[in-house]
Amino acid sequence: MKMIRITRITRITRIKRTTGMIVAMALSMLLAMQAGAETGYELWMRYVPVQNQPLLNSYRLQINSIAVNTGSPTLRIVKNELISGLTGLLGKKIDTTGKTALNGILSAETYNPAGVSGKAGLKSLLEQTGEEGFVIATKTVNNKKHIIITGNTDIAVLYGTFHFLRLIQTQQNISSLQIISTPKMKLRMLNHWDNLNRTVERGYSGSSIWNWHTLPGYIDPRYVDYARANASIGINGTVLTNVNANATFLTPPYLQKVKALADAFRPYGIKVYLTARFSAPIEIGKLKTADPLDPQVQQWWNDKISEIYQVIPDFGGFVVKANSEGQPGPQDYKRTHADGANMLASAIAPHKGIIIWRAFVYSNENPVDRHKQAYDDFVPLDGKFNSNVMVQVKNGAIDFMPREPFHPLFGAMPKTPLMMEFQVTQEYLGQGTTLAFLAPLFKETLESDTYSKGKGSTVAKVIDGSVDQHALNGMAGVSNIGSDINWTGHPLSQANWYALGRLAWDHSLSSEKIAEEWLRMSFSNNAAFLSTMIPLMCNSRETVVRYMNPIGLHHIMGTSHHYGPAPWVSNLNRPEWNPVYYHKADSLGIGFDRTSKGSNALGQYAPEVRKLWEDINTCEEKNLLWFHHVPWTFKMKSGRNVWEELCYNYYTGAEKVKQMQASWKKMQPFVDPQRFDQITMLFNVQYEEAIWWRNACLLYFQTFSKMPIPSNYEKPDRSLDYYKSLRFPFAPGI
Ligand code: BDP
Repeated sequence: MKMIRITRITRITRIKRTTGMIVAMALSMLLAMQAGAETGYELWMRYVPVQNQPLLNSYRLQINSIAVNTGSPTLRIVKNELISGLTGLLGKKIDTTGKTALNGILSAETYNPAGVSGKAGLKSLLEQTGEEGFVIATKTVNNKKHIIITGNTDIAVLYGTFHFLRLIQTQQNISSLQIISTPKMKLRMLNHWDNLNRTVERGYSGSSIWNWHTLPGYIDPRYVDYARANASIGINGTVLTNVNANATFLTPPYLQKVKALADAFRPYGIKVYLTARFSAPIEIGKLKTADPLDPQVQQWWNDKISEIYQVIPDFGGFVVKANSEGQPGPQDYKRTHADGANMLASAIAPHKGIIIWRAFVYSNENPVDRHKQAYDDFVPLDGKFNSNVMVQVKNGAIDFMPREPFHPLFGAMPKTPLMMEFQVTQEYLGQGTTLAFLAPLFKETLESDTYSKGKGSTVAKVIDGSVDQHALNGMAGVSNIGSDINWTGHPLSQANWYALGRLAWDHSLSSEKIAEEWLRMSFSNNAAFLSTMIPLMCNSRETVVRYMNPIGLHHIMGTSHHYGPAPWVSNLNRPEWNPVYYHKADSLGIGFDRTSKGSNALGQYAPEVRKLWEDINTCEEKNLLWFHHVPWTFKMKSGRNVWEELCYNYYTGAEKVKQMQASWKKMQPFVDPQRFDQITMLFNVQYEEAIWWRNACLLYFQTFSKMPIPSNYEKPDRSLDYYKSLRFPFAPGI
């Protein structure tokens, strides 16, 4: 009896609750729709109506009709993009015949001597734009005013189209255009660290967007949206798979899946690349060895690569992580990285593919400072790589830290094209809950002077090929894209994907300009919004550095998941996996001595750079503990000693998160409720995490400095033991 009653009551309650929930959901959906809630799925291509009425009127007058020849899939995309973009932005139906209007014709065409681009005399400009660059020009042709978007290839026209739409999205004057834009780098790539089972190594935005199980039969519309988003920022290559590679991707069924993606991406100018597992000849080829000098191994790769090109004729090539963190490689057979890379390069050369060989190597058998190991391995190989090999170097010598001095390999291998590897996913910068706008980080590295060919040999000029005249050049970013509805988890992290693409296209763009473009397109053109948000975005990474890794500290994060602080960890198998290896705090001071008196990692830089950093008095304070072991009592420029400076940074950093929270609250009028609430909540989480970093690190370093936290700061409310006891077995991204 009793049981039955309980069940009935429970059922009634459940029905009531369910009805209540449905009503509440419907209500909130209705409200959200009314308030224009946005999921963020549209990224920076929202195409909402231009709000500034005079500007809108002028745009409407200037664009009456569009003329696009739809002779290729790419040009059909151009046309559709212009129609959907302009219909949304201008709020009017756009004539697509290109004929009705007397004036205001927008023509997008691949250069055609007999077409409007030819008649407008744009040939000479197009001699400067290569295969991918574009021209956007206002011209009168046959007495009609035209805006002409053109280039030497269909893809160039697509890039020009997105650029033109960006002008309107960001409310620029389009009345007299003369824009010539060519990419500064040839390869502009995303590296996905995505696995067969859809987990993403260091991914914080859901699972992999590649659904290997339903490919090749099912082409998720998202694949096309992904390609479109990349094309809109000029990205032209994607590595689909994790650098910690799985040979299964090279088997016939998986090549069919890769082909399906390549087909979807092709009209957007995006080539696919895969990671090659060096031991694949053993694992899927049943050979006894993967020795790169073994003829059978060479034959296996020749055959495998031919097979790939039969399926995907424009396959880009392989990215290889070899002899690094347990991955197989040529050194397993006492061969060099060049032997390994060249073996693959020879096999892929007839198909015009390339090999991107990663320089992220370090070994636990090698007692030398990890900072030095990649340089030691690779510099002797300069000039030994085949011409279709690029060496991909992370921005810094350790590992995508919140701040790293530039990698000493930049400028040290003049005979080898070096490709930049940035990390867009925020493995070490707060992962999915932190705003860290990365354009300033990317720019900091790109603008660093290597002095390899005298002053002005910046990292940017090394990697764009201009310092050493390399035709092959490029920049890659480890993707932050996942299956979350807004692609990147944190809505503001979309800006990092955007920044990577924009800087690969043009590394001279400033962080402010990139932030401004992105904010205008993704949120609002309102001046009050922009004047708060541009600096907020641009300072956000520095804030993260302050409360995580101030004045040159690095690699003091939690083990394995890399979430949160753990500077105390000292018991891991490999010495260089332990945070204590990097901060070297003791009773005398803190920091890693990389001068000639220490590990002499500085010896790997050009004399000008070395000199600057070697001297404790000229080394920028932001890099101080990276290169020097500094007494706790050392006086900083502020007049504070090192301990006080650490306290100052940790406290100021956390305080700045609070300020971001407060500024963001004021942005409510400019932002849809859904994204506003999401970002508000994430700032709350970030603040708690900043306090955690601050307290945990200071309490720990205090055990060495033995100095008090200055009395003007609130004391940590938890003990060091408490912070040490925290565990996150299910943290994402592992
Ligand atoms: C480290 C990541 C690890 C990657 C490695 C790499 O923690 O997951 O496999 O870089 O770049 O930062 O190979």
